[in-house]
Amino acid sequence: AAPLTLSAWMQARAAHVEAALAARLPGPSGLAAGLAPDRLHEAMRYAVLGGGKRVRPLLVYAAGELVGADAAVLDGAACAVELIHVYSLVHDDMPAMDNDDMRRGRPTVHVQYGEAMAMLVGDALQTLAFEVLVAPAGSAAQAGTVAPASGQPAERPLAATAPGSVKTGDFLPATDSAPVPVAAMVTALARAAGSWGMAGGQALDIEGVGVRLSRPQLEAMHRAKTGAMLSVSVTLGLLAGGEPPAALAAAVKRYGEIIGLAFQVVDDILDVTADSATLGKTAGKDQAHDKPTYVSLLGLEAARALAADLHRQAHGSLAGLGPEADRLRMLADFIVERLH
Ligand code: GRG
Repeated sequence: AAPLTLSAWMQARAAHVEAALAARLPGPSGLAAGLAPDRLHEAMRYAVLGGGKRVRPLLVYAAGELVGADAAVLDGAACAVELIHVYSLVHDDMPAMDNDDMRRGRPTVHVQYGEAMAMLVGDALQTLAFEVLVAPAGSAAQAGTVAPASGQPAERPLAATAPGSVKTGDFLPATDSAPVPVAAMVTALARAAGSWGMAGGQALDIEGVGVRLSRPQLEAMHRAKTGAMLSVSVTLGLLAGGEPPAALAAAVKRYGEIIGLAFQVVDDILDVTADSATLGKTAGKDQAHDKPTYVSLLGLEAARALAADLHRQAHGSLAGLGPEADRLRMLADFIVERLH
């Protein structure tokens, strides 16, 4: 078959992860009312499906395809990062945090389903993320089919797995691929989402309202809040191919950190330059809330120059890699070129 162009690759992977997410999210149980949390599951599907750029899953695929990772392992990792991301958006939109009514061009989850349900949607998406990271396709959506931990070493690849019989901690049936470091992947995702990553960054963000942050403080906040999840997406893709060679791991780690920061700088710029329809949310909200941003700290032109510099640095970090890294290069372009 003819090779995919890069933008066709993006479209194909975005459609693919949409289907993978749909397959992993619980659906209607068919049980009588009160016997299954059908409304929670409906709200989870509402939150996740049919929107978003899927940047984090695309980073998983781009890094994983660089090292020839197993497709099913990549699907699990791609779904996991998106589920964590969506959980963060659902909670971030709630009245106690950003109090947004619109997200991805639709009413936010708490507007549609109520605040209590929105909290639970976030909670359940977060735990589902870890389940899909370690479980073969389809199993997570089926209530009651997940077996307890098998006690087998996490690094051991599975020779074959019967559909629906999940052995947590094992990995997928790729016959002759490298062992997948499952424990390292779980740890990396937990750290990126937790108090030293996204949740901690959000705490710094909340505490920064009305405070004039220094540039290092702003950067530390953004590296944690937004950067950690983008960066771990690349890391998970790489790990899905087995333990990577040190030089490759270092190059890709640097790339992940740079695009993580670039993403936030671009987001801050778009917050003042794009209209609400483009953003699918209320433009200018961070400014209105007196939240520290790159634009408020540096000014618009310097923020644009910083985004361009980070774009160059992202490409520089991949300089030693060949055309197989073009998908990562294109995603760096995509993140920054949202500005144009
Ligand atoms: C509630 C624990 C917790 C954390 C929230 C990521 C985050 C932390 C909040 C999101 C708020 C926000 C608008 C942050 C700025 C950058 C960002 C993550 C934008 C949204 O991500 P996109 O542009 O969204 O990838 P889509 O909809 O395309 O997935």
